[in-house]
Amino acid sequence: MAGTASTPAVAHIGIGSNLGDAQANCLKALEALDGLKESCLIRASSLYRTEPVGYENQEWFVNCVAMLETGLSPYNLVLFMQEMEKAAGRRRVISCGPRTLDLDLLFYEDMIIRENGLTVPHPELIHRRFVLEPLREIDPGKIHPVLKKTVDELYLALHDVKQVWKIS
Ligand code: PH2
Ligand code: MG
Ligand code: MG
Repeated sequence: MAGTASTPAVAHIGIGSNLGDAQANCLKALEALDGLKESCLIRASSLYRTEPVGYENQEWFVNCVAMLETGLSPYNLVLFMQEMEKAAGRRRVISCGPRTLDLDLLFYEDMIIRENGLTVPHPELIHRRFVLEPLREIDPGKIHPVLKKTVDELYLALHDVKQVWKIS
């Protein structure tokens, strides 16, 4: 089974920051993911400067997407991601508001999880250019296990008109 010690799983993780040095926060998060127990970073997208979605009265974000090979279960992976957010000084003040680090589990293999506190694939990913553009850069052929569409198809069907600029 994917996610056991013998067969690592592939997880796609969305990374965002718009407080402090947002670029440095994203790069540090990529490094920390690579250093995570039983895990190894296999691909990272470029960094993108992105217009805020949802709560608009805040700084633009830096976003990127990581592809991680991991022996951690989705639940343990999310626990470690939450630890990383805390270590980066994240405080949950305004919903969708400014944050030093936000890590979202986008896909975990082809698993479909709908439980209290954890929904995979991430329910918002199909609506967000700041996720689909970096995701498409590193894994355009990834199939959304519920919608049975590739990331490339989802990207081409996007209605989100918020701006997304590749930085590096
Ligand atoms: N995250 C949000 C809400 N809005 N907008 C951008 N551009 N980037 C984000 O990462 C982001 C957002 C909630 O997690
Ligand atoms: Mg988020
Ligand atoms: Mg989040």
